[in-house]
Amino acid sequence: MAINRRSFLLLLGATLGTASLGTFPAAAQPLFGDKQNEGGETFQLPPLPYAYDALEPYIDAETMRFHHDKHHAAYTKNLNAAVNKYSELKSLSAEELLRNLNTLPADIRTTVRNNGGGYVNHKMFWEIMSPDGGGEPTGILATVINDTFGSFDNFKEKFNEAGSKRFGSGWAWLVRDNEGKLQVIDTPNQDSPFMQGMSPILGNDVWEHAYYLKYRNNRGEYLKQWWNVVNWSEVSKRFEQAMA
Ligand code: MN3
Repeated sequence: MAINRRSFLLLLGATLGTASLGTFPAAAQPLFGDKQNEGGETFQLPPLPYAYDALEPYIDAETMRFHHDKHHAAYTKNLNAAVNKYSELKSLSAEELLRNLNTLPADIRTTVRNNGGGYVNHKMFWEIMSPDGGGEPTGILATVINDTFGSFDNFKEKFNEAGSKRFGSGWAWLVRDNEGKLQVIDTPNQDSPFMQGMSPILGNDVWEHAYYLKYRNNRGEYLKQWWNVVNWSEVSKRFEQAMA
């Protein structure tokens, strides 16, 4: 683990050094600073809403620590670096950037797709999980899930299927589609449903970094256990916002 962390720090240091080399004297660079963002980042890494070990035994503390502090932090940093090149983009939310990806300057489009996607996907991911999670949805969401998928169990099965059939890295989603209906989809890499004009309501990260330390190659078991931490009151809130 020490080696991984050291490699990461070296990589991060090298990236920052290169990015600001032309403009700022090397001696003035703070170790973790990004000169372009002095005075406030456009996008902030949101703090985890619970402790690293809060989702144990379903998601282990070490996974949570690396996932949030390293992976999500890197998406946030890269997204900031991209939008900082165009001051007119700084007023847009990450959702707006992703919904309008094709209108963005070509040189940052892929960076925003990958890192803007990574930024919003993980922001949602932390929030729709909770140590008090699990169980089943209630209220209108429960009714609409039953109407759309036949039953909650059918929905879960369809969602897990989307997560397990996604080859390589990506996400499984419950979304509000363009016709206002609920749909289960999966996306590759960090692609966000916003890119297709859809609204994410619930998403599970099926990148290996999300489960490999605990579940190794058994993605199916991770998908099954993950329901124990789903925060249905937060999911309901997102459902109501998406439908409004
Ligand atoms: Mn992830």
